[in-house]
Amino acid sequence: MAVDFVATYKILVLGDSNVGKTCIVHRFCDETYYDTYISTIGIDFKQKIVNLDGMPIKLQIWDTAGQERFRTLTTAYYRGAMVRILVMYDVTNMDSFNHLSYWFRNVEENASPDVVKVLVGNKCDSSNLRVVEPDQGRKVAESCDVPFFECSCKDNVNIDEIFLTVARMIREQRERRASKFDEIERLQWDKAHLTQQKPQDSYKCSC
Ligand SMILES: Nc1nc2c(ncn2[C@@H]2O[C@H](COP(=O)(O)OP(=O)(O)OP(=O)(O)O)[C@@H](O)[C@H]2O)c(=O)[nH]1
Ligand SMILES: [Mg+2]
Repeated sequence: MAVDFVATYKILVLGDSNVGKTCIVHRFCDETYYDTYISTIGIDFKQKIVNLDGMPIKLQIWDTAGQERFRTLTTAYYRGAMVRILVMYDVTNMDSFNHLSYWFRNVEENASPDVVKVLVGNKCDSSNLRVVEPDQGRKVAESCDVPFFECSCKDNVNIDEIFLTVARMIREQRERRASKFDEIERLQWDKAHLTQQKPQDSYKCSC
């Protein structure tokens, strides 16, 4: 049977309601964009196979509801699980930017400590409505030590770049973990085999 991808990476999109989480998933996976707003109920996912430096990788993108009444449900999806997080705000909505501290704190409290994260400011096409400057987003990203992008689902700006960056970060983390695991395995093998070996008879002179 032909293998059409070598790994599946799960990415969860978080952020306030109306920031464009559903739109980024549709733009990336289906290359479509809708102006109409239908608030997400609960959680949903779409997937796409990308070519990551010659390797076919399946990206499974989880679209969460931003509405508060779904917070318990959506938090359950990243509690302790091996997901990666895209935190999104809307550059035309100051509240969505101010709530980033809530989202990062929630991730810190619930996801694994070394979870891969990225910060995204959406709707950068709306320059006349902009209230959050790129520098403000960059500062938050620096303080959380995560990559930062501004994007537009509407004009298809930076969408592929965001997901490819996250995919690369996931791959690098996996490689680091694998080499750490190899090292631990090697040390365990050494320990097991060296302790199995009988101590050499003390050297006896044949003369
Ligand atoms: N100008 C502009 N509008 C956008 C962009 N992306 C999304 N929108 C609009 O923002 C609104 C909300 O988008 P959604 O993707 O449904 O928002 P959401 O974050 O999924 O919201 P919830 O499901 O309620 O959490 C819609 O009317 C979109 O058309 C963008 O890049 N530019
Ligand atoms: Mg939605």
